[in-house]
Amino acid sequence: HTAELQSRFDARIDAQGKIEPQDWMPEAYRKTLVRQISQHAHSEIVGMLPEGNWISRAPSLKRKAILLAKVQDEGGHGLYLYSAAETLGTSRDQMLDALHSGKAKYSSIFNYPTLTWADVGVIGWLVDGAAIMNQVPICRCSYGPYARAMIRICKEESFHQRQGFESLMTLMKGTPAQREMVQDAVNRWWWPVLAMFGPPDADSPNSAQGMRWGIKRISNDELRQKFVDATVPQAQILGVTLPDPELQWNEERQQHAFGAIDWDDFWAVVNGNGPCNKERLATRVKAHEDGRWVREAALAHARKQRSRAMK
Ligand code: FAQ
Repeated sequence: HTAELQSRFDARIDAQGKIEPQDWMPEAYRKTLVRQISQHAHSEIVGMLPEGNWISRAPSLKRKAILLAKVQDEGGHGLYLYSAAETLGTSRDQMLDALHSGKAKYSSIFNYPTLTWADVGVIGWLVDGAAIMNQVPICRCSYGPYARAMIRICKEESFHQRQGFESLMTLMKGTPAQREMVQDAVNRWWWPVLAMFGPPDADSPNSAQGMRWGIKRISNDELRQKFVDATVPQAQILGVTLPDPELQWNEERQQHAFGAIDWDDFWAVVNGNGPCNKERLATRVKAHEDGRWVREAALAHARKQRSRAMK
């Protein structure tokens, strides 16, 4: 019986069909999706913190309104993604426990500090730019609820990317000190952004199966390359230098060659030892604790409503 279900599942995947929550699926497929979608959700929620740091210090009312909207969007993305993961039979409490106890991963990129206002623009331009590159192919992911959640998320991410670029363009037209501030932020974010795409394909344990299942459509290295090729001309328009002396156009490959990524640094950050890991996690745990009374009150209210309805 299982063999028949498995072969029906394989045929659906091969035909580029969608798997829906009520469908039979191999346990390993379910587990991989819960892992990836919950990590993705955690990244969106933890990802609110670096930029949230600047909401009270945005340089104008307009910039503050844009930043508030962007950070709220990230919160919304987290919520759609937790909902998508819940359709696989995991509860939000289980996922949050895994995050708060340090067991679950979230994107390495959110463990770096936002030292100046230019960092907010650079996060929009480069971090959201990398996020879109990685997420557009997930709109075609084989798991229906994840694929559908990604459509709206990608539309919002592309607004985020543009607002970041526009904010940086404004700074680049300003004073020499403002231009230096942008260049400094680009220098600090460039390499961690390249690492966001994940380890090289040869060292990526989940890639082959993820590809086979139609969860991953384009490999880590290919997406990283596409991102570099798309970003170099944007850096030229902005007038910033990307901090890589080996970055240059390769005529033969019709791609940019670029320098080596420091994977030891990446793994140190993923394993909890980046500049802000402890602070980020502590902030999330405190926010969850501070919200405890709201959750308890909502549950007490629901119980009261139910008991009244039964009378
Ligand atoms: N950070 O075998 P692979 C955003 C882990 S965008 C931390 O290649 P896979 C928007 C990986 O989990 C950021 N860990 O794994 C935003 C695995 O460990 P595991 C979030 C990383 O899954 C913008 C191990 O390394 N986007 O939030 C990272 O096939 C601005 C081996 O790696 C997504 O999550 C990393 N960078 O490929 C918000 C997109 N890279 O789980 C606010 C969905 C790898 O076996 C402001 N996810 N690892 O213990 C994906 O596309 C994939 O999961 C990859 C990793 C590509 C991230």
